[in-house]
Amino acid sequence: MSTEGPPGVHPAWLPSRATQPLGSRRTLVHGTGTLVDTVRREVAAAGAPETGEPALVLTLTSEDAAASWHVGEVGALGDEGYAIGRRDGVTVVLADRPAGLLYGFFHVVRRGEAAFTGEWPLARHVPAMPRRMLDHWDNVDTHPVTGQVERGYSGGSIFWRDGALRDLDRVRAYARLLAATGVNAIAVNNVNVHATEARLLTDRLGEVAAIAEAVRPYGIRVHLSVSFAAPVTLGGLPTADPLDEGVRAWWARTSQRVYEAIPDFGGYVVKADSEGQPGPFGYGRSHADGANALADALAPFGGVVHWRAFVYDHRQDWRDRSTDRARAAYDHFAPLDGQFRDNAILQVKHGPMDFQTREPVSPVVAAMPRTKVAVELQVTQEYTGQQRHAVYLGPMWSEILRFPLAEGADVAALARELVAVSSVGDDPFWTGHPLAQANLYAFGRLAWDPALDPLSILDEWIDLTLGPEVDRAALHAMLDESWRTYESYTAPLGVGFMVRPGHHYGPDVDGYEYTAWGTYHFADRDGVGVDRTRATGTGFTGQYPAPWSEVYESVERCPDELLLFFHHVPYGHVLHSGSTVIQHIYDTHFAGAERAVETRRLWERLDGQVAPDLFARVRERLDEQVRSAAEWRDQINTYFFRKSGVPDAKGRPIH
Ligand code: GCW
Repeated sequence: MSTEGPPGVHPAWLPSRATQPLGSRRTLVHGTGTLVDTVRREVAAAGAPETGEPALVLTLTSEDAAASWHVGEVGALGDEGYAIGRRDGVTVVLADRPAGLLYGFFHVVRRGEAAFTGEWPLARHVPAMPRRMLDHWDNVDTHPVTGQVERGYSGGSIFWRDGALRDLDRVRAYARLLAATGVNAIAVNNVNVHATEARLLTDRLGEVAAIAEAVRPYGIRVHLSVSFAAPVTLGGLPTADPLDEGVRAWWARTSQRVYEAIPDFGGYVVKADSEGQPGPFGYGRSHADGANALADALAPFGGVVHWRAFVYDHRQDWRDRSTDRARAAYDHFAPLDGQFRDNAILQVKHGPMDFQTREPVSPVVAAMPRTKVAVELQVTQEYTGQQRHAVYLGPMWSEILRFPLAEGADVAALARELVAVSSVGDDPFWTGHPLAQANLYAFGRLAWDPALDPLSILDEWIDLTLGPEVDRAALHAMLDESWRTYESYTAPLGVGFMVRPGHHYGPDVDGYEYTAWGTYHFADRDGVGVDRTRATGTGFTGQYPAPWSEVYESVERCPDELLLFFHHVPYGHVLHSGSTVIQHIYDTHFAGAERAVETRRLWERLDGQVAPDLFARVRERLDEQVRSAAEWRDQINTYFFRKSGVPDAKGRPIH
C-alpha cells in the first residue's frame, strides 16, 4: 500500500509527509478485525520501525495491552469512539471496537509531532452523529443534460467510466481520505435515478458490491439511491403502490438479494415525488407509507432508508403569490411525525429552499420530534461558486449546526445524522478547485464534532495538505470570510437564486422570475423580497417555533442577512446596519468584487510554497472568480439601479 494513493492523483490531506511523525517511531497495534488490520497496514506503510521502544500503542480495550491504562476512567467508547492520552513517553489510543482504533489512528496523524510530545491524560472522542454520510450524484452513463455527475464540478465519476465500473484504486484512496475525516457512509449514485442506474439494485448489483468491498477496510458502508418505481420498471409489476402485497414482497426479495451480495449494505436513499421522480403520491399514498414499505424490506437486515424531504411543486404558476416553495417540506412532512419506522430517516436540506448561499434553517428539523431527521448539506458547490470560486463553507455549516432552532436545542442536537452531497470527481485534485478540498474535509470533521471551530478545521487541512510551512495567514485571509464574500457579490440579503437557469452558474437576476420553479424575488420599482409573514404573506414564518416565528415575522427584528427571504421591503428600508437596502446592495457588491481581487492577490504569496500544478490550478480559478464576481456586481447593481432609479450614494459606475 502506497501512502500517496494512485499516481497522478493529489494526496489531499494524506500525503506521506502527514504520516512521517508516526513513521519514524515504533508502533504496536493490538486487536483483531478488518479495521484493525487496516491500522496495521497504515502503520507499516508509514514506515514505522519494528524494533526499539514503542512510542505509540493502538489497542482495543479488550486486549491485555490495555490493562495498564485506566480505561474505566473514560467510560464506554462505543462502536466508533476512542480515547487518546500520553504517559511515560508512550502515546496510547484505546478503542472498544476496531472502527474506533482506525479513527484514533487518524487522530494521531492529524496531531503530527504534537502527538508525541508532553504528557496528557486520556481524553475521550466519540462522534456526535452515528452516521456521517456523503451522497454522490453520480450516474453510470453520461446524462445528456446534467453530465455524468449531476452538479459535479470535478470531472467524471470516480466509480464509473464509459458505462462500466472503473478500476477502484481511486475509490480505495477516497475511502481512506474520508475515514481520516470521520465519514462512515457513502451513497454511490444520483438521487435522480435514471434507467441504467436503477439496475444497480438488481442485475448490476455486482458493481455496488465491488465498491462496498473497496471501501469496507476504511469503515465505510455503501448505500444506494433507488427508484420508487423499481417494482414496475425492474420487477415488471403493474404497480409500485407501497401498500400492495406484491410490491412489498418484491422489495423484500430484492433487498434480501442485496444483503446476500453485500452483508453490510447500508440501505436505500430515495427522492420521491420530487422534480419528476416517481413516488407514493402517484398511488394516493403518503410519504410515510412510501418510506415504510422500503424500511420494512430493509429492517430484517439492519438497513435504513434515507427518505428525502425535498418535495415541492416544480410546476408552480409564478403568477400565484400564495404558493410558497419554502413551505413545502414542512407542509408535506410535519403532519406525518410519528408515522415513520425506526429505520426510516427523513433527510432534510438545511434550508427550506435549496442549498442557497444564505437561507434560514429548515423548520422541519424542529417539527418532527418523533422522527429521525438527517440534515443534508451540499459540499458540491452548486450554488456557492461551483468550485470555480474559492468559498470555504465550514463557517456556514458551523453556523447552521449551532443555530438554536428549538428551545434548548441547536440543529446539531436535533439532527440524528449529517449527510452532504459530495464534491468529488475524477479530477486530479479531487474537487476541481484544490482549495475546495477543505470543504470535504470540514464536512467530515463537523459531522464527527459539530462544536469544532471551522477555522481550526481549516488549519488542520492546511497543515496536512499544504504543510505547516506555507503562508497560513494568506490562506486564512483568502478563506475565512470567503463564504460571506461570495454572499456579498451574489443575491442580496437572503433573497436567493438570481442564477442562470439550468446550470446555476453566474448572475441572471430574472432567470427564474417567470418560471415554474418557485424561486422568485418579486423586485419591482418600489422594492424587493418575498413576504413570508403570517400577517400579509405566505405564512411560512408560522412553521418556526418561538422565538423564530416572531423574530422572522417582524420586519424590525428579522436579521439583515435574511430580510429579503422573509419580507418584501421598499428600497429605502433602513437595515440594522444603518444602510438602506438599495445602498447595501451597491456597497456589498462593490466590496465583494474587490475582495475577490484581493483574494487573487493573496494567492500570489503562495507561489513557490505549494506544488506548481496546484498553484497554477488555483490561480486559474481565481482569475475566473474575479471575472465572475465583477459580472455579478455589474448585473445586480445595474438591475436594481434600473428598477429603483436610486443612484449609488458614492457615485460609482453602474451601467
Ligand atoms: O439543487 C437541486 C439540484 C438538482 C438536484 C436537486 C435535489 C439531484 O439543482 O440537480 O437533483 O436539488 O437535491 O434533488
